[in-house]
Amino acid sequence: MTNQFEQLRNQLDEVNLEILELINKRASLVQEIGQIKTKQSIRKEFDPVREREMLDLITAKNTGPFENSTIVHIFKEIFKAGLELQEEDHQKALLVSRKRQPENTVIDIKGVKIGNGNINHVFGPCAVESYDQVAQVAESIKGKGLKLLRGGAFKPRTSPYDFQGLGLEGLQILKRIADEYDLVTISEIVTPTDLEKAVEYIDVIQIGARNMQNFELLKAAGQIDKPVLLKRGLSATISEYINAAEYIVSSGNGNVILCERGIRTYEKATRNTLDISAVPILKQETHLPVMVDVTHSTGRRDLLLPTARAALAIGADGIMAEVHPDPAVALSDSAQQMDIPTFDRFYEELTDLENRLK
Ligand SMILES: [Mn+2]
Repeated sequence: MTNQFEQLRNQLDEVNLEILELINKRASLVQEIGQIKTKQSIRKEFDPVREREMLDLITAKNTGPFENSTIVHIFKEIFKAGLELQEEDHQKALLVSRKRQPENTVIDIKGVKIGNGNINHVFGPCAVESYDQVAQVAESIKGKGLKLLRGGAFKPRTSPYDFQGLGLEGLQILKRIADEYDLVTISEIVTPTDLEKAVEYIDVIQIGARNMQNFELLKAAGQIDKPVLLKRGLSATISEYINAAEYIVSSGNGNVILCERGIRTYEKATRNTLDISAVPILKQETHLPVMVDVTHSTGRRDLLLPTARAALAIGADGIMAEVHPDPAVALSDSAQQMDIPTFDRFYEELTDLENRLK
C-alpha cells in the first residue's frame, strides 16, 4: 500500500515536470510568434478569435476527468501568461528602454549636457508676462552660473477665463533674453502648428502634463530638431508616460527629457502628489534624463526645498521650479512661485545638498 502510494506520488512529480517542460515550450513558441509579429508590425494584443479556436480544439479533445469549464479556466491562465510574456518582450523592444540602450542618453543644448550625471536645474517664471519680468529672473539665474530658463508663452489653463499667455510675443521675449543673457530657454508648446514657429525662438520644447497623450503633438515633436521636455500627465501611469516618450523618439527625435510633476490622488494637502518613486523607476526603465518639477507637484512654497532635496537624493537629473520677481501679482501660479530672495536661499540650500551628494 505504502509502496503504491509512493509510486503514484513519484509519477505525479514526473507529470508536473512534463507539464513544466510543455508550458515553457509553449512560452517559447509564443515568443517566436511575437518576434514575427514585431517584424511584420502586427499588433501583439489579445486576439479573441484565435483564442476561441484554441479553446474549441482543446475542449473537443477533452476526455475528462476535468469538466470543460475547468479546462478552459486552466488554459485561459496559460494563454494570459503567454500574452504577458509577449508584452514584456515588447517593453524590452521600446526605443526608450534601458534594455535596448544601457547607457544614458546625454542631451547637449548649447553646450549644456543633460543626462551625463551632472545636475542641471530649470528655473523661471510660470508665464512670460513682460521683458522686464523675465529679465529679472534671467539676471538671477545667470548670477548663479545656471543656464536653463523656463517661461510659459502658451498656457493651457484649467479655466478659459484665466491668463492664456502672450503666445508668439512671449517666445520673442524669451529669444531676446536668451541672446542677451546667454541662456537656454524652455517653453511649452500646445499645437503642432506652433511647434514649427517655436523652434526659431526657443531651445527646448516643453510638452505639458495636459498634453502628454496628445499623440499628434508628440509625433510632431518627434519631427523637430530640438530637445523635448515631456511632463508626466496628471493621471498617467508610468507605463503610459514611457509610451508617450516612445511616440517622440520613434518619430525621430531621441532628445527627450522626462519630468515628474505630481499625479492626481485623493490627497488635498498638496496640489498633486509628487510620485518620487517614479524617478528611479524611469531611470531604470529608460535611458532618458529625469527631472522633477517641485512647483506644480506640491503647489506649496514651503515644500519646494524638501521635495527638491528628495528628488536629488533619489537620483533626479535636476529640478524645475518657478521663480517670479513679484509672485503676489503673478498672472498664474501666484501661490507657489518663489520671489528672488527666496530663490537665492532655495538655491543655496540645494547646492549645499548637491555638494554633499558628490
Ligand atoms: Mn506654473
